[in-house]
Amino acid sequence: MSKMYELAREVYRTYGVDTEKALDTLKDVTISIHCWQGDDVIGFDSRESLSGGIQTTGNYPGKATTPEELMADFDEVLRLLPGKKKINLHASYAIFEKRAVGRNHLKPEHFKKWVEFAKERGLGIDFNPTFFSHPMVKDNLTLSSPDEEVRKYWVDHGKACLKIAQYFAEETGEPCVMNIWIPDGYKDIPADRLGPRARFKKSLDEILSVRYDKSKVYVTLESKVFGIGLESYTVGSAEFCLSYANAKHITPLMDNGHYHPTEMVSDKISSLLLFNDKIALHITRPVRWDSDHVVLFDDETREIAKEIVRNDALDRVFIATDYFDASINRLSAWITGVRSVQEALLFALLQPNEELKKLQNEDLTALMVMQEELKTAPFGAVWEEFLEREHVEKNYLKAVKAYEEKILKERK
Ligand code: RNT
Ligand code: ZN
Repeated sequence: MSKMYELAREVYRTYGVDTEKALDTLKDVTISIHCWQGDDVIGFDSRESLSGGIQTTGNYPGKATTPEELMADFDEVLRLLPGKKKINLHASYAIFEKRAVGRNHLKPEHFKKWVEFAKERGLGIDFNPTFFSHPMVKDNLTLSSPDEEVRKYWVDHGKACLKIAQYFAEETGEPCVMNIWIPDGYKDIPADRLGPRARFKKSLDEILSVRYDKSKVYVTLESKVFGIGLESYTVGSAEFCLSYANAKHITPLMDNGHYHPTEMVSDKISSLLLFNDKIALHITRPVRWDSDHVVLFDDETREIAKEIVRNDALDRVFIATDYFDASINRLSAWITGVRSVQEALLFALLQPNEELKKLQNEDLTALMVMQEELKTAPFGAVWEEFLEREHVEKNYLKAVKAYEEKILKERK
């Protein structure tokens, strides 16, 4: 135990905060880490470039292009991250050992290697059907397409994924969160806003008609405000997705890049907690739009974490990261983002939350003063203690640079 930590523990004690309890809680909070930071959301199942209104910018050398490379990079990231982790896969990361199949015919066997990878490391797996970067996306539409062949293809994909999600849960012994997000929308003003949403609804109903174990698989539905090239209309809007999730008793997912820039997900969490057993988050950093910058230890990330912690909802919120930066070392991007989420959670756990709630009802002046004071409390020493107890290096930059020299620079 460092001197710095001992002093910090005393400081927090004066606020009535037990740092030991905070550290103990944090080590069991699972963060679901998105695999797609490692290869700029490309995957292995098609040669298509990234579509669906999302974009990775940058051309930093050394990106993973094979399952082996992605797994090796992910391992290095895991080694440099404290706490409990899960891996979040997209269907496009299927590994075909013999014949490749279409996304409508995906089977558990195409993810066998991922299951082996996860089991060897004691990780759970979350999953996402991939409704983008594929020739069957027609006129930017998938589950809402008016073309029955297209719509059916993607319904079959969703059904196939549900079975794979159950296989993940059964193999790893950890529940699998299966998140549905579609890019469907129009660049310009549509004449019919109802039709596409009605078809999306029907498609979701069809996918969910597959029998699955609700204690093992949590289906989530992610809304969006707009995508690049799809600025005028988004089928899976916030109202659609939240209403559908509530009507069908699935779990709503909020990605904090998917709202207008002055709308804050931190303010939405409490409302959703009042009406849902579980909720899910994609934590990202939107800069002026859904840019998916690397998550930082910033105000909104901290505010999101506070909402989870002070509402006693750590076991009701599925926390996942979702961003992609190709302009810097991808492993560093991965680690910085995930650690930032964990730092924000620790920061939240170190707030005298009951005392602050009390002040909100009794003395708003004191509330402001105390909230400001807590910002400069010796948080860093507690975070470093956490890293030490988890046997994880503080200086990941050094490790990442060494990996870059040895491994990434050798890649073509
Ligand atoms: C896109 C959504 C979605 C994707 C991933 C790759 O705007 O945020 O979650 O980022 O599925
Ligand atoms: Zn997302």
